[in-house]
Amino acid sequence: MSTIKRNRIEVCFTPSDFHKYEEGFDLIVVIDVLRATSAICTALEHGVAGIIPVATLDEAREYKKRGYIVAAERNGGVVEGFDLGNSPYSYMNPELKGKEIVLTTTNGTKAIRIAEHKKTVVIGALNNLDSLCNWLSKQNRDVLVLASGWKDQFNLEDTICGGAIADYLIDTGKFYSDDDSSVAAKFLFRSSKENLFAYLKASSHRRRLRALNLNADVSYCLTPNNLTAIPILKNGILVLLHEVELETQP
Ligand code: 3SL
Repeated sequence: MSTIKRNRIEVCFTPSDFHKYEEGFDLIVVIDVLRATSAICTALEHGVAGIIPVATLDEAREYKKRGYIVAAERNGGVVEGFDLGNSPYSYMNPELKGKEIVLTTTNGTKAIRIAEHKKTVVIGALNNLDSLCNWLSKQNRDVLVLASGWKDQFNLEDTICGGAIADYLIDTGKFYSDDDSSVAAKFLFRSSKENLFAYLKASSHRRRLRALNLNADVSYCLTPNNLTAIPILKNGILVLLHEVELETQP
């Protein structure tokens, strides 16, 4: 009788919990649905050559002095003195095609940097859900989803997206999860998937963005599968996964 070895998929709710989950995982998916990872997927799909994620405004200022295009968001707003913020729509600009952009955000870029020592870090959002899950399902590797949360606290939208990834992978029959955080994420996804927008009405970050008049961004970020780009971290820069795969093909 042959036994099929299944891989593990787990969901970590906050960057501050990452150290408790990370052991044994070298493939990490970082999620920040509202809005950092949705913006990163959008940028690469629309032709931006690479995104350099940095954790602090000081690092971002250093890059600005060196002539880089630099995007900076804190608490939902564009930080004064920088070129761009975190709205996915601002990365659809044809003038940004082929450019490298430095990005710092309140939570998302911090989470990416926390995971950067891992062998593989890819970027997930609802926007690229099926494309990402399809790729993950073929890797034969354990997968840890890191939700960026809000200032190291749990948030609904990233957890739901993590639950969607877990649900998809477990459904393939090739994955299992052990932790209750992953089970909870999966149940949250299942109860919200028919109407994410309404379900997330109560979420704190949706309220924060509504107060900033950013409802269009929220609708965009909560639209599953309008993108196929999978960003991957290579030498500190987020680039398109399929370009990296093309380079490494024999
Ligand atoms: O926290 C982040 O990284 C941001 O995505 C937050 S915001 O949506 O730009 O407010």
